[in-house]
Amino acid sequence: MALYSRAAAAIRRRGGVSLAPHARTMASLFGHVEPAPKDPILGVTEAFLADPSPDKVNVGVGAYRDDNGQPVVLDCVREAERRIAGTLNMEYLPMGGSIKMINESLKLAYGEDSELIKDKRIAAVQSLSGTGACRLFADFQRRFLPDSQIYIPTPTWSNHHNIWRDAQVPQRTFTYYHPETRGLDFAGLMDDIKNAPNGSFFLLHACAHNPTGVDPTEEQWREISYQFKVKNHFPFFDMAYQGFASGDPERDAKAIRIFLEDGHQIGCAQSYAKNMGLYGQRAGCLSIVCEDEMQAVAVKSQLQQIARPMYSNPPVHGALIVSIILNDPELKSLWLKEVKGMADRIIGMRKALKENLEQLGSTLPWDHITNQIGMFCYSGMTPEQVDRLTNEYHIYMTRNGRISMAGVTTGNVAYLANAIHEVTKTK
Ligand code: PLA
Repeated sequence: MALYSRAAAAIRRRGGVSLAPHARTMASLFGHVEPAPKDPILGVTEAFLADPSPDKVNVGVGAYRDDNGQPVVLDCVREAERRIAGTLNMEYLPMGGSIKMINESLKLAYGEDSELIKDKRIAAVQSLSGTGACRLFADFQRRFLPDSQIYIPTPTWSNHHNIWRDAQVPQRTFTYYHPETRGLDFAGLMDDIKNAPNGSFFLLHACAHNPTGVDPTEEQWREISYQFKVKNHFPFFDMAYQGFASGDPERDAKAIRIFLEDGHQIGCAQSYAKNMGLYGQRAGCLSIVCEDEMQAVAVKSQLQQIARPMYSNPPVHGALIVSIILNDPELKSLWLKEVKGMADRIIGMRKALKENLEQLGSTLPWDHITNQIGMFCYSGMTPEQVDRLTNEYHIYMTRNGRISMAGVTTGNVAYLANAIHEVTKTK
């Protein structure tokens, strides 16, 4: 209605000259647009923020909190910011982003002494964090390998499906998790790798699988890598939690290093959201291993060409923070200490949650809380049980039963355990 009367007023102003067809369609131009469904992860944060209850707890999104439930800015990041302030300009970065930041990122993922880096065989661009790296790769895949598909684990981070859907790459799934054992379904995984057509693209979580917290062992990674070689599959690693699995970024790169040792060409999405706490800075890196330097130059130029009409060039501040920290031995060791501190606090909260449940007399098995690794506990709770946690206890988490252990604190763990016990116990 408002649109019609505004259109009528505009016609009067034009001296009665009606641009009628346009004015008539205006009100209904977007009439067919339905509200989008809420995002299964970020929608939880919206609901949490809207809840006035003083008891509310957010264990939805994977965002690290200190033991007082407050967001954390790492000391190494604060120091890097001090060095940036007033000394560096804010000019555009090149389309492919900061070269320094890319070089440091490659060392982190591929190893300080990587031959691939020395031989300039890696095409890499700074990306809009891990999401942007995945999306850029998906767009590249669609453009240059239009007949390819992507195999995605079941389950996975929900946004993986959106990313490859919007890039119009057909999706297949592969077996990953075994609901009964709450561990890896290794046999199912290997079967699916063998049964996929030769040369398929697979999305692998490099470490700290989201949402399950279940990673293959080193030995299992070796077998997976071997089978990929036999099948000539292309592994694309999403590494959003390097450092959060073991507390040591170097150890968490093990799966990637195994594939590199076996001579695979890989793709890799890196994110500094979690391990440097740079969530909103959108700092990440996409890399693709090529056959030689010439191919790497070509691939990088194409990645830049995909970025140019989308966002032109990536943001500068996060890139400066990352390159300053990783380039300075003192700041880097402070960072490593701080990553370990975050990982350790989460491990401590896993123990505390499990112990609280046992003390409350829960007879259900809760070993998976401490067996799983990374930010999340894939609790095994049903969507209905999660709804009860939210409706009766103001505890916010994703309906797949994933608990972000990064949001659990000494202050809320007993409350959380009690609520979980209440909704899971069989009377
Ligand atoms: N890949 C995986 C496996 C992730 O879990 C996430 C973030 C990303 C990529 C992307 O992160 P970035 O773009 O911020 O670097 N997953 C979060 C947040 C932490 C989210 O859903 O966006 C999660 O709660 O699952």
